[in-house]
Amino acid sequence: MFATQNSKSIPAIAEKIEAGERLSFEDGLALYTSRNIHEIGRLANLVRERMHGRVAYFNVNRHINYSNYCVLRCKFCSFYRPYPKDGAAQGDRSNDANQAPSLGDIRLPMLGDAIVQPDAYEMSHDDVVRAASEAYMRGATEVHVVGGLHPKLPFSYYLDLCRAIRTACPKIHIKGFTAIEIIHFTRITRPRLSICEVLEQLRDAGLGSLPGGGAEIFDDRVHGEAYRNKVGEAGWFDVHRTAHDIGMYTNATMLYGHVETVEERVRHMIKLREHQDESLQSRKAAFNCFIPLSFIPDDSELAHLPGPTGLDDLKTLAISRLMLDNFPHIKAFWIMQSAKLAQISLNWGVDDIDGTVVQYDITKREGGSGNRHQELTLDQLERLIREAGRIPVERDTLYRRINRENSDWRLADESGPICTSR
Ligand code: V47
Repeated sequence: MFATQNSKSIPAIAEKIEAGERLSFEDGLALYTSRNIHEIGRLANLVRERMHGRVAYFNVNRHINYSNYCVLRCKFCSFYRPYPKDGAAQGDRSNDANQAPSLGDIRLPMLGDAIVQPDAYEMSHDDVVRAASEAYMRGATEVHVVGGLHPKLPFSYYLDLCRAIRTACPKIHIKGFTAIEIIHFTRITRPRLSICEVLEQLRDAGLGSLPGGGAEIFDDRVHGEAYRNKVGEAGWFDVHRTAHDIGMYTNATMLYGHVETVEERVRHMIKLREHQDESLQSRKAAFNCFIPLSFIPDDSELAHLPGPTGLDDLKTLAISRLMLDNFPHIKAFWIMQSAKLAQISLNWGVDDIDGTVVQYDITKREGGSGNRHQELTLDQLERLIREAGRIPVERDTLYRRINRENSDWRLADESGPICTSR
């Protein structure tokens, strides 16, 4: 153990944790600045085992990123491609508010007065349904559907997308559209729909829950520096508050390891914890899971930054478990933290490592030009979990246990979610 500036406060923090007391902002900061890493891991593991025993969750899912066209230019993002200014080359659908666009196969980029981006794409409904159906046939319980803020696709594209997935894959859970996309949909509808109307229409079309993306770091300074034009924290929370009001479960994320400070990370966690208190007290649903996303600098405007180290990843996952005492689950998304580190984190506060994923575009292996096929099989996920001394439990999106026989699955207990609140 290292003697450090803050080592004195760690035993006091340990006492609070052992007594089940809530940690303060100062406690979070002391944990971050401490080099007593074994103690931080022990404490996070204590809380994790109190909540979940030896169980670790995973799911069989497929991520589908329907388009990388985006009107935003977030500095951390290597996924977005600008839409050609001469949108007419693709058929300008900006006035087509009710008709689903009839798109062919994945569209190749068109010549406008923007630079040709050979890897820009948008998927047709057929493409998305094909991907979802393939996953469904292989036993997926969830599709995770998100994309850039496309300047031309009408809201009906997203409604019809959900309906088409639902028709082709009746049992699959659609977790889709970040809070940023939901706000975008309110802006592209004429007359403008409210957040609640957008969510209700999507839910009627088959949407099951919202992923946690788009939160980044809830801080004006960081927002101004790294994602200036993106919807800020007020908008993000409006969407999640409304979803919880109407009984829709959601997740929350934090993108760390870029231009933010550890103080800003701890404040981000506390804002989520406060929101969760309110949702658990007075709303029909709440956050299921917190996913700290480890910044991958490759091919982004922040490529000069080193990104988080393995220890920073582990500490952030552990401190998330300790600070977010009212979040049932802490997930290490193995795509970003790596499968190896996600495995280790199962003894550092984490109880979930996401799923099979299959294709992922937002960050790719070996950077932007790398491979989008990123998959772990069910056997590989189970092996990672078992080797960490945990008991693998397959869950659905709402953390209900799944009984599986090859690609055939059903809920183990129809009576409701497990472990969705403390
Ligand atoms: O919103 C973008 C982040 C998010 C980078 O809810 C980056 O279950 C690292 O939210 N390096 C999308 N991160 C992913 C996401 C997610 C993933 C897995 C599960 C769930 C869930 C949600 O990815 C974006 C942004 O915060 N991101 N670029 C990057 N270079």
